[in-house]
Amino acid sequence: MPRALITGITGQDGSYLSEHLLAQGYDVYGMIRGQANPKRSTIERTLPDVRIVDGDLLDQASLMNVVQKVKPDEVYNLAAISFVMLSWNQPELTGEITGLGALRLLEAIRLTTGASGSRSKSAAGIKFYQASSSEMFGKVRETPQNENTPFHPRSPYGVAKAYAHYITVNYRESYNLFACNGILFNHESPRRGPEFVTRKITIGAARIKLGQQKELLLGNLESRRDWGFAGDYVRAMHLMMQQPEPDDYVIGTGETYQIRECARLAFERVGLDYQDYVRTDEQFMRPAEVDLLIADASKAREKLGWTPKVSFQQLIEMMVDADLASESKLLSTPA
Ligand code: NDP
Ligand code: GDR
Repeated sequence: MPRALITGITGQDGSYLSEHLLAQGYDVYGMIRGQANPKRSTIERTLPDVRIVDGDLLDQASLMNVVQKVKPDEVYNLAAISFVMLSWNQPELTGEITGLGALRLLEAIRLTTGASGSRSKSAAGIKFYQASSSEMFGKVRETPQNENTPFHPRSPYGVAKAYAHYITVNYRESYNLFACNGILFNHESPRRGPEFVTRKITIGAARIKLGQQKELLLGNLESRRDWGFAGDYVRAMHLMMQQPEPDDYVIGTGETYQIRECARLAFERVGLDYQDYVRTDEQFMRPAEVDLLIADASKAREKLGWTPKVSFQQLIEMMVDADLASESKLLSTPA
């Protein structure tokens, strides 16, 4: 039975990826940080077949221990400070976790497998997936963006991801490690953190519909994103790791929408006009914005046979419906 180690198991992608790998017959180990992480019990309840191991991307020894204990065939590094806005407030921590965290995990794999600096020696046996991001394209140099588009990150997060991306390429080239970067564009789901704009909008629309909230404060409504469904994107992660050669792949839908279009669709789903409820507020504007992202995922389509199944409209409707159901349940539960 193949064995996978997932960092970031408590995040959106960690949950979808572990479900996908369990369904493929994998033994799945999920890494959790902290002595009293409140999400531990959630994972134990929602993903009872995932084996939990303790480790932190800030702590090299803990990663060595995890890799030695689990002896994984495949490592998926999904852990990060992933909220772009937060990365301006905590740039150093973002660099440490989102950037150097990938290096620490690569080192844990290299040292465990005994790979040396010689190219002839391969860090055999353990494959590595790095969660790279379309944020690395930042102030885009071409449209749409593919694997050869130069990076111009616009946030400490994007800069940290660019480091993690290049160190993954470097370990592939230096140690013959089977290491892949999935350059994923925004992907969402009902499990998306409420700090990200799609979920903030779908929760807001649901609460306003139920009379629990009067307005929704957002930042820049003009920026454009290529949004897909997280459940589709974790399939691509796994497919990359099954190829004969390690490589980097752009994953996205090839469609782009403004934030205001997301709001329009979400409010329409509950029978309201977003213009009556959405206000802009300076506090949600970023020091530097990524104005436009749109993926050219033709390489993934051709080499991995990957295509997304859920459209943008279906995604937003799925998220609104889920939020409406959970907010209604909260309302009907006696205090
Ligand atoms: P989430 O923010 O939902 O999850 C992040 C995970 O990282 C959490 O499980 C968190 O654990 C963990 N983590 C944070 N710091 C540490 C640390 N020091 N040591 C160990 N674990 C840590 O992200 P997503 O699931 O949305 O994304 C997964 C990955 O993909 C991230 O790296 C993200 O940057 C990247 N990405 C995401 C995209 C998207 O649109 N979702 C697009 C492109 C890339 P805890 O619960 O303890 O905080
Ligand atoms: P992003 O996602 O920064 O693209 O990073 P986010 O949903 O936070 O922002 C998308 C766009 O929406 C605009 N925006 C707002 N954003 C938030 N969070 N809150 C608001 O109120 C708001 N109003 C407008 C933003 O300015 C931005 O233009 C996500 C993360 O998952 C990263 O980890 C991942 O790497 C990238 O997607 C690809």
